[in-house]
Amino acid sequence: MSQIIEVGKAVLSKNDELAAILRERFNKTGLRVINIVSSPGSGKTAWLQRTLARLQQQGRRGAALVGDLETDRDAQRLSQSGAPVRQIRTQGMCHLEAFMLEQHLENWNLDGVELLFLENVGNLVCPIGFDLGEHLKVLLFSTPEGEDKPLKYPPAFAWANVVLLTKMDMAEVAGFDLEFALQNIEQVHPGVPVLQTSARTGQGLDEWLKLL
Ligand SMILES: Nc1nc2c(ncn2[C@@H]2O[C@H](COP(=O)(O)OP(=O)(O)OP(=O)(O)O)[C@@H](O)[C@H]2O)c(=O)[nH]1
Ligand SMILES: [Mg+2]
Repeated sequence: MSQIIEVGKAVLSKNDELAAILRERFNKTGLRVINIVSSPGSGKTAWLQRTLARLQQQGRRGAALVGDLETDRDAQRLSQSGAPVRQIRTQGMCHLEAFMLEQHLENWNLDGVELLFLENVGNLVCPIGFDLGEHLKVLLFSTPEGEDKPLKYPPAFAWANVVLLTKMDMAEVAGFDLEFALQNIEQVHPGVPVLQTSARTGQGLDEWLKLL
C-alpha cells in the first residue's frame, strides 16, 4: 500500500518539475496560459469558440490546445476561429499532463500569441492534481448539472482562480437555483470570483475578456 502512494507521489513530482520548466518558458516569451476544467459537456469548447472569435475581432491573438480521449472534433470546432489550435488525444487518460503539453508545443510557432487556452479533458476529478504550468485556473460549471456540484466535488472548486457558471440561458428551463449555487461555491471556496455566462447568447463575454 505504502509503495502505491510513493509511486503516485513520484509521478506527480515529475509532472510538477516539468510544469515548472514550462511555466518558466511561458514567462520568458510572455505567453499567458489558462487551464480550463469542467465535467464533460459543460461548454468548454463552445465558450472558447466565442473567446477566440472575439480576440480575433479585437486584433489580439489566442491559441488553444485541447485534450480529449479520442477524436479531433474539438480542435476542428476551435480552428474555425482562425486561431492556431492543436488537439491532444490522451488515449484513455482522464486529464492532461505536462509531458503532453511539452510534446504538442514542439515545433509550434506561437510568436505573437498572447493567450494560450488549455481545454482539459472533461472531468471534475482527475485534472486537478496536474499542474500544467498555467497562470490561471478556470472551472466551468453549467446550469443543467445542478447546484450541488461544488459540495460534491470540492477539490475542483477549491482549485479554481475563477468559476464560470455556463449555459445561463438554460437556467430557467433547468430549474437552476442561482442563489443556492452561488452559496455552495462560496462555502467551498470563499471569495472566488464567479462569472455568469452563456456561449449561446454571449452573456459574460465582456467581463471574461476584461478578466483575461
Ligand atoms: N444552451 C446552451 N448550450 C450550450 C452552451 N454552451 C455549450 N452548449 C452546448 O452544450 C453541448 C456541449 O458543449 P461543448 O462546448 O462541446 O462542451 P465541452 O465542455 O467542450 O465538452 P467536452 O469537451 O466533451 O468535455 C453542445 O451541444 C453545446 O452546443 C450554452 O451556453 N448554452
Ligand atoms: Mg470540448
